[in-house]
Amino acid sequence: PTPQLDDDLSVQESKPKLKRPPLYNVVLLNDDYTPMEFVVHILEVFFTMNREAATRVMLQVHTQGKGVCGTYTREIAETKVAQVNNYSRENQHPLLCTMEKA
Ligand code: TYC
Repeated sequence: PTPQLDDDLSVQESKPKLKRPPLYNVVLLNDDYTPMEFVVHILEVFFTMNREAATRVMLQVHTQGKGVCGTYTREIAETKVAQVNNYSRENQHPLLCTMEKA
């Protein structure tokens, strides 16, 4: 039998597959009850923002209804969302965190 050569079309040639993973925005939603200082604290602790950046994002959420805290791959975004929602519940605040495709 004839051996298959490398350039035979029936041979699977390995092509470097370097697709970037899909990215997700982690989003905070506004509500009427969560203290502004708590939201700033969340942004500092879970999204490593300094006070100035955290205050800017908090005020954007407060005035526009929502705001992006960061952009991550799916598993990291899911973890951030769960951590923020758990921490808010532990502190009896209704703050909601969610994610959307970037
Ligand atoms: N609207 C809240 C207040 O007036 C503050 C707030 C900001 C709440 C951002 C949630 O994601 C939020 N105390």
